[in-house]
Amino acid sequence: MTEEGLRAVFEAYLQIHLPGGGKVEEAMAYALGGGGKRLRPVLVLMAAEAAGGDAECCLPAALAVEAVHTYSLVHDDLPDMDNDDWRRGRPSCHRAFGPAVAILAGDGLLTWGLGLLADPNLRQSCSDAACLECLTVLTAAIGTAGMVGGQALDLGFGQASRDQIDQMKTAALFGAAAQIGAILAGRGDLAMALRAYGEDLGRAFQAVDDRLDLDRSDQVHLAELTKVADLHSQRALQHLFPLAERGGELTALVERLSQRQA
Ligand code: GRG
Repeated sequence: MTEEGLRAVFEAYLQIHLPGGGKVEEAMAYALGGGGKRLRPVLVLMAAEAAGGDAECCLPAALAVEAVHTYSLVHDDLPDMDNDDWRRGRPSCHRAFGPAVAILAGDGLLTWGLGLLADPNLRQSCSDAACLECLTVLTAAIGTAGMVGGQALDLGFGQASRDQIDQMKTAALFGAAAQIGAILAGRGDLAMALRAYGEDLGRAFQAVDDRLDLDRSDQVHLAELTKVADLHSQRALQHLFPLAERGGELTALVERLSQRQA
C-alpha cells in the first residue's frame, strides 16, 4: 500500500479507538487529533508490509507508537519544557485543558500506548514473543537512553553533541517504529536493517525540520543541514538493500521527506 493508503487506514483505526470518558481522556483524544503527519505509525505499517507482513494486523502497534509520540509532544509543549502555545495547528494541550490535565493526558497516552503492545487483537495475529520484543524495543527508544534522555540533554542536563541529541530524541523512535514492523511481520532477520533505515530516516527528517525553521538568509546553516539531510537519506536507502524490490514504498518515503516544504 502507498504511504497515503496506509495513512488513511491508520487514521480510520485511530478515529474508532480514540479515548473517551472523562476530562483526561478528552485531552488525550484532543492531542491525538489535529494535523499530525502520522509518520511514525505509517512507518510501522510500511515496514511490516515491506517485510511481507499484514499492515492491518499491526494497527494496534502503530497506534502505540503514535500515542507515545503524542505524549512526548504534550509534555514538550508544557511551560517548564519548550513552552509552546500551538501544536498540530491548534492550541497545545495545556493551553486547551490546563497544565495539570495536560500532564495527566501525557501520562495517559504513554501508559495506554505501551499497553497497546499487549492488545488482544495484536496477540492473536502475532506471537506473544513478538509483542514482548516490540515492548522492549519501544521502551528502549523512549527511555533515558532514547527520547527522555535526549530531551534532558537538550534542556542542558548533561553535555552532548547535536548529533547525539537528534539520535536520541528523534531518530530512536523512528528506528523503533520500523523495527517493530519487521518484528511483527515475523522477519527478525530484517529487524536491524529496518531499524537502521528508520534511524537514518529520522535523522534526515530532523535535519529537514531544522532547515524549514531556519531563516532563508542563513545560507551557511542551510547548506550544513542540507548536507546532513542528504547524508542520512542516502544511508537510509542503503539499509533497504536486503529488501530488494519490496523496499519501493520505503524508498519513496525517504525521497518525499527529503523534499518536504512543511
Ligand atoms: C517530553 C520526554 C519528552 C520528550 C520530548 C519529541 C520531543 C521530545 C519533543 C518535541 C519537539 C521536537 C522538535 C522534537 C524533535 C522531533 C520532532 C520534529 C517532533 C515532531 O514530530 P512531527 O513533526 O510531529 O512528526 P507530528 O505532529 O506531525 O506528529
